[in-house]
Amino acid sequence: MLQSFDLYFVSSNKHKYEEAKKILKSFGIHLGFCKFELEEIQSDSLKEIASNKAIDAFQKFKKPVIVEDDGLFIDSLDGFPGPYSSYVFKTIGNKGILDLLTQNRKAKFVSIVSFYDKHSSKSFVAKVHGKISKTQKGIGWGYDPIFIPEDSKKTFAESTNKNELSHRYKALKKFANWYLHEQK
Ligand code: ITT
Repeated sequence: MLQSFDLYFVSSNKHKYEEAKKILKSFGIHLGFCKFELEEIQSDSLKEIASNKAIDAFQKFKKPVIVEDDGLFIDSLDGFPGPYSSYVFKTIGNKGILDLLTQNRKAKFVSIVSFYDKHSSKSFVAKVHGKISKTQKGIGWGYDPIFIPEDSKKTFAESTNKNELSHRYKALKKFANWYLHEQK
């Protein structure tokens, strides 16, 4: 029999779910997965994109859901790719990003986690500052081989503790604190 969960993560990206599942498990929250590509509204605001996706996901699956929208913001490119991170990854990829950069390599990863059920709509934002490496390092998904978080010498793809310091961890921690309080 299929296991049922109180809360589902709706995303086309299995890697995001695998990380979110581990992180929320450490808070005692068991997360199910609905693998589905939700349509995104066009907006410069990750928060607006994520909260609309959560409503859309709830209407489709009729379960309490969280969705997550991420963006890599590079200082010297005025925040590009930001809300366009998914498209940019699929088109120019990590090599394309490395080719665009010269001196200033500062960047940040932002995560917005949006929850929606019949009673509440909530979003949680978090970021991790860092820089873009000079070459791709480590074996990882998405931008992990090129993102080095602050105070580290290793990219996310090389590090063994990404789930303790990532943008995703920080946003999900805020979510978990709120969610566990709401469930009491
Ligand atoms: P959704 O269906 O959940 O939207 P997505 O892969 O399109 O999945 P996002 O729009 O949130 O996800 O992510 C934007 C891009 O950033 C996308 O190419 C991801 O692979 C990448 N990304 C997000 N979080 C990442 C992380 O922790 N490490 C590396 N790359 C990440």
